[in-house]
Amino acid sequence: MNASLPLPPRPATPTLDRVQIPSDLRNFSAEQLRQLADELRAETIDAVSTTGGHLGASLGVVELTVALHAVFDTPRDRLLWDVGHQAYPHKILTGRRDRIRTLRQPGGLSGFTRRSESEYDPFGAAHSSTSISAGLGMAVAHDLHNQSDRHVVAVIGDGAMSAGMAYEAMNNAGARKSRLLVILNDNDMSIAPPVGAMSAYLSRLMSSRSFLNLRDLASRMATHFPRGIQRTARRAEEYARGILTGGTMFEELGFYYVGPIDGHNLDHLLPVLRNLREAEEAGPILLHVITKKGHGYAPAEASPDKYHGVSKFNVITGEQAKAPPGPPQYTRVFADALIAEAAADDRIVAVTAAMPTGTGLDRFAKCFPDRCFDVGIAEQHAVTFAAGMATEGLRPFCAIYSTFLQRAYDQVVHDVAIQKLPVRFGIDRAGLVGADGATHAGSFDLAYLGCLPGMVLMAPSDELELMHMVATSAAIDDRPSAVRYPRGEGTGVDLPERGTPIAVGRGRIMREGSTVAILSLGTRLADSLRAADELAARGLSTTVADARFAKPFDAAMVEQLARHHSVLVVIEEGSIGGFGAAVLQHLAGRGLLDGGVRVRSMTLPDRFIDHNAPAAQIIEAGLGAKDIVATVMGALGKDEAKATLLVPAR
Ligand SMILES: Cc1ncc(C[n+]2csc(CCOP(=O)(O)OP(=O)(O)O)c2C)c(N)n1
Repeated sequence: MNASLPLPPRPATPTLDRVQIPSDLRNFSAEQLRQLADELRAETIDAVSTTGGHLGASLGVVELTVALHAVFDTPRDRLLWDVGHQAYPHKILTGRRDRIRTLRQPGGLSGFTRRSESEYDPFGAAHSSTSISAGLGMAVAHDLHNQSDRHVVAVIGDGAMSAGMAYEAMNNAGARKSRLLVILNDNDMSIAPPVGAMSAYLSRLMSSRSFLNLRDLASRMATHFPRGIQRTARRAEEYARGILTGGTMFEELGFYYVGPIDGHNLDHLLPVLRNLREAEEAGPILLHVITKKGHGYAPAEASPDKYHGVSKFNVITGEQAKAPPGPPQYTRVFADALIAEAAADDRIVAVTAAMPTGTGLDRFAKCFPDRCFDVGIAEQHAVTFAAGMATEGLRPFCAIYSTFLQRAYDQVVHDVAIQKLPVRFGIDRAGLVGADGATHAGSFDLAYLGCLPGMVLMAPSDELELMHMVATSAAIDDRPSAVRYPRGEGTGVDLPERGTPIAVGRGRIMREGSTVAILSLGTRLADSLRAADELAARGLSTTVADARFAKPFDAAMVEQLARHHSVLVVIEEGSIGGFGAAVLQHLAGRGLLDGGVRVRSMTLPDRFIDHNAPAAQIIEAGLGAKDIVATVMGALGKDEAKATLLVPAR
């Protein structure tokens, strides 16, 4: 960032200063609410400029946030934000303004909605497309509790609306009479431009219906929600309306469709929301609201993709802080390795679920536009779609973050693994992920993939290994395979043009010793080598092995390590039940735990780890070099729980 530019003064916020919680704004005039929205936007920009985070989505819902809290009786009425990444203005208005500059910082506010953070967050989120299901559940609970005066409002983006779960929920809601208001926040953007027929449908819907103007609004709302009108008359009116306007897909699903309306215009939002609140007839309603991602901040409006998630930035110029130049990110190495494979093999195709930039597949798409498929936020479909392509001889690589692949687990098991289809998984963000926190951590893939018969599961210890593993995956054509690699940059090793396949199921010895063995999977290798230096300084000769494969792992190597050392530590950046568990099970089965070697498995702890700096998360998880040393010393009965490092870092 250009340090010479003066930072702008904090914006003056006299109206916002009067709002601690939403009830403070409920008696504001329309003019005051407009002023409040302007100040809320300025406050959001200023706060995110110091913390980084999801800016564009939050700026797009400022007026909607004000209007919803003005009209509905939150927190008694339930307000759900799908994904939760657009909830910063909501946090500011709901008692968290004093902590808004701790957003995503260690110990600070979460970047998403979170039940434990506030009673105004009735449902935690971060993965998309859950709001309608959860909202319907709440609405049904209100029915059963005879609380028909309570409202549930779910705000869901057009990107999130591309996921199957949203349709499952609408299918259920449309057949019920529960009071549920779904607000479709249509900004014609996902992280990247939205894809698919649904997106095209919403555009058509938009263009076929002009924005309702104020007069139309008043008259339409009057006809749509007549008090005391006979049900039959109402049905006739709906029927006529359907014929006149062609109806909408949402109406076919049993929702009462209203819109589209301008989501930045409080003069429209407020009366419509009030009318919907007062609607006497039960049943789900869909309000279609048109917004602009980044609204009100020119740099974010100009590049909605670059301002979806931002690092710290200069408010005046919009310039984002850049990381100092360093080794390439794993994501980029994965993409380049895949491009190199695809250049040599035109059967290779790539699939992303709405994350072309996050997975690096935007680079792949530039080289092979016809062989790259963005399927929208639809991980389940992505996996089965890839499986279908594999049956016809294509070589699909499905690039999905570890945390989002959780959603497609049955597809991985049922559609891929059982049929032994050679779908390749590029699993980015494996392990701890920093500021996005527990919802985005890739903690479980080693456990949930390592138990699948036939799966080949690899974890590179550096970016060169990643290249080799991508090449290995490309060459495995008789079963599924997966490479899991972390967020962030590699180690800076030299990289060839193209990776070379490695022997499946073979690990490698990185350093030979005789007393202690450390078996590392993935990028814990660097700390394992550091720990070995430390142990050597304590007179303990240490072997370090890089497992490379979690499945099938190198059983011969593991047995050797167990037979010829006093202590064997197995370390991975994954949950319990993963690689270490498999190694222990294997050794127990061979009778190698019956005496002799003392085996210790180091995994992520059995709890969720909050957002923090990545290095701090590793320490918190107890997976650093010091922890390895302490674990070894503990196994030898020389308690050194707080091992201090003697050897300077390499
Ligand atoms: C299951 C899942 N897959 C992928 C993501 C990553 N992701 C976060 S926000 C987002 C785009 C959401 O678009 P939209 O719902 O239109 O909201 P907007 O950001 O445009 O307001 C994606 C793909 C996610 N959160 N959850």
